[in-house]
Amino acid sequence: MPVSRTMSSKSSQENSEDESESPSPDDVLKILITTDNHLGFAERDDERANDSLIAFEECLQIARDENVDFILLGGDLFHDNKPSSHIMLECINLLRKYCLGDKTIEFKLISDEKVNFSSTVQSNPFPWANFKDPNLNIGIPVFSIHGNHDDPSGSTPLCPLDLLNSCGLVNYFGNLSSLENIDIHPLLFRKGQTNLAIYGLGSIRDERLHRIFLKNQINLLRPTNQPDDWFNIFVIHQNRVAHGPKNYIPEQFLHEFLDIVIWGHEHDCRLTPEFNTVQKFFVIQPGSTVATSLSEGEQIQKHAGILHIYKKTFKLQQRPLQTVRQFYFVDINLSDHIDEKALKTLSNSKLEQKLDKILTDTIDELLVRAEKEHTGHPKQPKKPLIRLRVDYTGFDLFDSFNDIRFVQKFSDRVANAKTMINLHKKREQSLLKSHEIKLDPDAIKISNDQFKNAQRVEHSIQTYFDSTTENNRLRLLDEKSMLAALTEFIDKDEVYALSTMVEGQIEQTQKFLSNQIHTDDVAFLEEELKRFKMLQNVDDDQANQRRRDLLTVARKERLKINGDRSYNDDDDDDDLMVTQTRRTKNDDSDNENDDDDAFEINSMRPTQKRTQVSTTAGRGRGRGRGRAKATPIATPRGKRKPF
Ligand SMILES: [Mn+2]
Repeated sequence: MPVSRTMSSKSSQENSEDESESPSPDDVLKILITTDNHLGFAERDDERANDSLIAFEECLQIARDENVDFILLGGDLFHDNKPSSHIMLECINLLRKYCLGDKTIEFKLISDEKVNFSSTVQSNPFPWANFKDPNLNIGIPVFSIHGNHDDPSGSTPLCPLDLLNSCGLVNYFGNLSSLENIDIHPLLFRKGQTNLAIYGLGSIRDERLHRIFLKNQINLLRPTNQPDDWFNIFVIHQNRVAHGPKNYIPEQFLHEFLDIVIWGHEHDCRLTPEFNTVQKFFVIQPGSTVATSLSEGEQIQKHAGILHIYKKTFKLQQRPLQTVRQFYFVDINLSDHIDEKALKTLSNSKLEQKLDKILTDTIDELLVRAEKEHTGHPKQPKKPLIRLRVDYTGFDLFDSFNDIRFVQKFSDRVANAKTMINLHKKREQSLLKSHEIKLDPDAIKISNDQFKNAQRVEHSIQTYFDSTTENNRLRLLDEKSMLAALTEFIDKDEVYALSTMVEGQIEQTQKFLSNQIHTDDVAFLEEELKRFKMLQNVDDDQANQRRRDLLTVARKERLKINGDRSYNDDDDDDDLMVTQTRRTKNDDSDNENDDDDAFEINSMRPTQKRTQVSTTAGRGRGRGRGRAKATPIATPRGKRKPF
């Protein structure tokens, strides 16, 4: 059942009139919101290959049935920044099927599209929204930022959304030309009496964005003409949950004038708007439409949202998706099922039989439940995903539990039979064992803290190396490079990142030794090695470039083996640090000053002193058919760095 809720945003909270009014549909912007569709996830798994496409299609179907004005995506439309041709084709087919058509566009986009859509590497030859293109017949425009999976990468940073943008199927926004002093120009929509500003920021490495926020270098530009009449939405794709001190974006970093933050990247569906009492805005986290991991959060019912905006108020309808593969996550604690007495008296094989029965019964129950809870939608897959997290602390004999034989029993009924069972032991237990094999207690403590605070492993390793004694540090390899490789391995599945980084460093070290040192004195050599390693273990441009180069080698290595994953071999140097360099566009717009929608945009952030930037906006056009050129509008004057 769709849940419907009405909220009034801060500036109208005193104004109850807005809530009692029943607005005319001509004044209400209706937007379908969804994020993290991860097209192409598990593409090579016969069972699950189409899951991501099916769920995305359902979202598009809802958009069409609900007659929304447009679709807003929060990033990670694709699971990969180089999706396979198959996935790209299916995506294009879906967008073409659902988003093209004769439906009338009933809103106006009145911001400077040259600035909004200056996302491509080359100067964008089509700097206007797709529905204004006289050669395209768009019924439902799609607006999207990029996520961390489909982010721009390569020497000319491109992402799959650039392709869809050039096809005229998606309006890609929120890509920045520079990461210094970020100015975010909103998309400005007008429908009847409603004015909506949407700010978008494509995914940036969290630590980096964290730093940018701390330096107060993010500036959301607001219309100076009646700025309070605008409903303000910010779409971002970052960690919301802290994975380390700087590895997320705290809500209090975001600007207070916002009404809603649409938060992509987090996969748990938390579509019910959550009010931040300090910042006085709502956060809406749509979550993913396909489970990309077997974690607890992914089993929450997945939804698409339909956001209704009327003046300064909004309403959110939640539409549970009917085609998403069912997923059941269950925790089992063996000590709840097998008592100490049994453990002492029963033979190992009897105990194994007992374990087998506990797991089998649980799975059988879940399968019955899955059948009952199946939506009946013809496209919803029949086999569910199941994850049993089994705590076997105290039952060491199950270390050798033969789960391969066990899972075979279910391979016809469970989509992920091979990954169904996750045997784990309580942390404390494994720590005790670790002490026995004399692991560094500092490392154990840090890893324990990491586990408690759910930090990222790279962070813990960095903490360890920063604090440990010289004897415990790596002798040959530099730690910063190894962390860069580890991050790449974890975040991007770059399977050769670690081996390439090790080989590359060994090679560099050998070169250094053979070029500069001519001695047999081992002690001296060791000193020199140490010195060379220290020189390498820095965070300067040169060192970072060297790391990037090696990671590029790793990527090429992988592409050589999985050649089918790449459609552009020249474009495969992945930029670890997400520096996005782009030629600045030559802005040779003839500034056409239409009068009635004209307004000014200024900077709202007081810390950065800036003369008011006055811009003029062109008349918004519902559909600019017959015009070869989009309305040139809002060319910021007196700004040194245009997008
Ligand atoms: Mn993401």
